[in-house]
Amino acid sequence: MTRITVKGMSCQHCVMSVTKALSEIDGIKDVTVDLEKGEAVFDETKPVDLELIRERLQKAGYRMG
Ligand SMILES: [Cu+2]
Repeated sequence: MTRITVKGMSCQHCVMSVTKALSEIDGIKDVTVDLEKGEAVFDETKPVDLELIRERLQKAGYRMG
């Protein structure tokens, strides 16, 4: 299980966007996003580059802490 901080989320729409952005990354599954904590938790089926995650989140409009 991997836990990351996601900055910039303010509502359930953001939660959905972040969940989608992370779920679309090859190797990431079972994404759970906690709006109040500003966190995302997921499982990796193979090692995923943190920089790729950072990029995808940025594209969606959020920042990885
Ligand atoms: Cu929002």
